[in-house]
Amino acid sequence: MGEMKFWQKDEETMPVAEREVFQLERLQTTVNRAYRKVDFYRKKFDELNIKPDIIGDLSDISKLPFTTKQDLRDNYPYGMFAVPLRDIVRIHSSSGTTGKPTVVGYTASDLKQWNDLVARIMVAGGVSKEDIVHVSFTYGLFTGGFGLHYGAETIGASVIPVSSGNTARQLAIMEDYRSTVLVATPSYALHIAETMDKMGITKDKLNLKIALLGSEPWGDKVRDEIENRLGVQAFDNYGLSELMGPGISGECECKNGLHINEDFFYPEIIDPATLQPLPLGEKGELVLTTLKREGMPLIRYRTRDITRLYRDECACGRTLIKMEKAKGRTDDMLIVNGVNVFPSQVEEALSKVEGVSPHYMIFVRKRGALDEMEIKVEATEAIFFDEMKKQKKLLEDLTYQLAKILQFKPKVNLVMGQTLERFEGKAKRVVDERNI
Ligand code: DLL
Repeated sequence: MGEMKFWQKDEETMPVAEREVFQLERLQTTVNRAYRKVDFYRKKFDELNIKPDIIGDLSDISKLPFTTKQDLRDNYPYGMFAVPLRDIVRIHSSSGTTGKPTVVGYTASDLKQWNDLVARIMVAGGVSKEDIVHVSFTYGLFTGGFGLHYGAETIGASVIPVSSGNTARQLAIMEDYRSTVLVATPSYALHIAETMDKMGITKDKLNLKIALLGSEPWGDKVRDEIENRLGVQAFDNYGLSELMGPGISGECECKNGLHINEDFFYPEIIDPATLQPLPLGEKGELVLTTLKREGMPLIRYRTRDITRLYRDECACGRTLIKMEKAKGRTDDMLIVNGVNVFPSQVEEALSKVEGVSPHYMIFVRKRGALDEMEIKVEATEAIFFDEMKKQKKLLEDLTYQLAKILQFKPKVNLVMGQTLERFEGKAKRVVDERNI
C-alpha cells in the first residue's frame, strides 16, 4: 500500500461552491437544533428577537450572536449540551487558568467525526498505517492525548500512548520501539532534542520522520530547529477544546497555512474591537461555528486567536480554506505603556538574530509609573563565553530587531543556555508582575 494522500478525499478536495451547499444546510440545522435544545441559545435568540430561520445564506451567520468562554463557564458544567447526558459518551474540559473550566461533551457520532478529522490532518502530514506514532501529549481532560491517539488509530497506525513526562524514558521508548511519528507540543519537541544532546543520543539512532506539533504558537525558526535536530518534517496543527480539540486545522506537505476542516467548522474573522466580520484575507480574531456537532453545538465561538483566512490553489489538492499559523491571542496580548505586544512578536524578532536560542521569557513590571518589559533570552554557548564586544553587539542587534517590531525599546538580557525554564506541556513565557 502506497502513501495515503487524503483521508476523506471527496470532502477534502470538493469544489468550494459545492461545499458551500453542505455548509449552508448544516448551518441551518445547527442553528435550529441549538435553538430547540439549548436554553442558553433560545434565551439569547429570543432576547435579540432572532428566529432560527434567519439563515437564508451563509453570510447571514453575521446576524447571529457570539458565544464566549464565559458563556460556557456560566453554564457549567452541562448547560450547553444539546442532548441528554445518557447520549454523551465522553467528557473533556479545558485547562482553565482562571475560574471554572469549560466542559465539553461528545456523542458517539461526535467521537467518530473527531477521529476522522484528526485522521485527515495526520494523513495531510504524511502519516500512514505503516507508522508508529509516539504520543507525548498528556492523556486526560486535555484533548491533545486522546484526540491524536484515536486519529492515529483510525488510520491504522501503531499508537504508543506515552503521555507526558520523563523524557529520558520517552527517548528509550522512541529508540527501542522505532517510533516514526512524534506527536507533541513544539516546546516539548525542542526539549526532547536538548535531552538527546545531554544523553548523547544522535538523531540517526531514532527512526523519527514526522513531527505533528500543536497546541501552542510556534514560528519557523522553531520549526527549522526541530526539523534539523530531530531529523523530521514538522507540521503544525491547531484546535481548541471548546470546539472539539485537535483536528480543526492542520498543515499539509506544503507547510504553507493550515487547512481548516470547514465542512465541520465554519470559520469567520472578526475585528475583535468592533466585532464586525472582516473580508477574506484580513487579520483578526477567528470565530468558529460547529456544523455537525451533536453533543454541544457552538454558534460563532470566539476563539481569541489571531489569524488570517485565505484560499489558494494548494499543491496538495485540498480545497479547504487555509488559516495562517495562529500568532497570539486577543487575550494574551500585553499592553506595555499603551503599546500592544504579542509574545509571538518577540519570538519573531529573536528569530532574526543569530546567536540566540529560541528559549526566552518575557517579564513585565512597573518601574515607577511606567511599565518595563524585560526579555531574557538564552545565548548559544559559543556567544556566551565569547568576548564582551561580541556580546554587546548581539544585545544591540536584539534590541534593534525588537524595537523595530514592537515600536519601543525593551530591556534585553542574555542568559546562559539551559537556564530558563523548560516546559513539557504548553510553554508559559510571560511573567506579568504588574498585577502581583
Ligand atoms: O490545545 C487542542 C490541541 C491539542 C490542538 C493538541 C493541537 C494539538 P486547548 O487546550 O483548549 O486545546 O487550547 C486551545 O491553544 O485557542 C490556541 O490559542 C492555542 N493553540 C492550539 N493549537 C495551536 C497552534 C488545544 N497550532 C488554544 N498554534 C487555542 C497556535 C495554538 N496556537
